[in-house]
Amino acid sequence: MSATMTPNVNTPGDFQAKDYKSDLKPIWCPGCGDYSVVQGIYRALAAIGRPPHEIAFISGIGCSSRIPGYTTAYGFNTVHGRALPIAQGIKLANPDLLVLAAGGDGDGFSIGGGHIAHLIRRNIDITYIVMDNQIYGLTKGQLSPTSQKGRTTCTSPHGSLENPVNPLLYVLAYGAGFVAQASPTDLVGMAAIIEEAIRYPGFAFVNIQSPCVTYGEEAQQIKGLKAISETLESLGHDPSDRLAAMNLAQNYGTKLNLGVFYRNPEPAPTYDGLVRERQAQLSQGAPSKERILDLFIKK
Ligand SMILES: Cc1ncc(C[n+]2csc(CCOP(=O)(O)OP(=O)(O)O)c2C)c(N)n1
Ligand code: SF4
Repeated sequence: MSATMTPNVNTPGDFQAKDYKSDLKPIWCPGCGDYSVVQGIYRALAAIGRPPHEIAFISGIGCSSRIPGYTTAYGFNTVHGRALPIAQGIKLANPDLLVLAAGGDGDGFSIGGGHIAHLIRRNIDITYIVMDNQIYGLTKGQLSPTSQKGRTTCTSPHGSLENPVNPLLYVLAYGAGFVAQASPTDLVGMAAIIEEAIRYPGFAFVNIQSPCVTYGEEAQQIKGLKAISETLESLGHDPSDRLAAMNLAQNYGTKLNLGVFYRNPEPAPTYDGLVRERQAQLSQGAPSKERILDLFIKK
């Protein structure tokens, strides 16, 4: 790894996937889909080439939320469901950082579900990766907001009566500029999608079907996921067509459509960019810090 990197310069090739891998040994169950997701993240970051110290990787609480600790980026676990507000604060405090947020479906769409809308409407330049295993893994298999109706778990012993949240429709409906879905059944494709999401200038969402081998249903393991996988490319989907994306997003739960559902061909200005512009405008003609100090001392 090159030690003499200048900030904000993309230098693909200077970093390899292994440079983003921390010394911490993952403690996920053997076979958990999150192992594959972290590999996809290493590959995507290597392709982008930002040095680890220029990356902030924030998560909530859950098995999937351990992921920042397995990377060499700066970052931490926040409180369950609070990855996005913290990530947002970090991006606004230091817009030069590459900010990633990650967590589970419970973290993102149950307790944290109210935050996504506001990040999207502000269009803050953050990439949000959800490891959607349709269950609460860390707390031993309770019903999650994306669990299928009828699902039997320790908190729904007679079968769930609730309709699941559709994460893809959720973010599309709020107007996210980049919405994609990936799966550990296709590591190369997943890495490419994460890379594209990071490169997208604005809020980007990637839903990853990541099997929970311990509490997840049979149909949501690798074999089951492969059986229902279909790339959006093979369907001839045009990712600039938001309504077509919303239509296809309705397949969530029955088919596993992989690829980019929506990419705004004319990305809107980001909130972090607008804040910078406003700061520059407001500071025009303002006295310098030294001058302010002088005025204060004279009084
Ligand atoms: C405020 C708060 N409420 C509840 C919990 C308990 N809790 C920790 S992780 C979790 C759910 C984990 O599920 P998910 O976010 O889907 O991630 P996974 O473990 O499946 O990757 C819950 C309910 C907590 N730690 N803090
Ligand atoms: S409980 Fe499920 S989600 Fe958690 S580490 Fe094990 S397999 Fe992965």
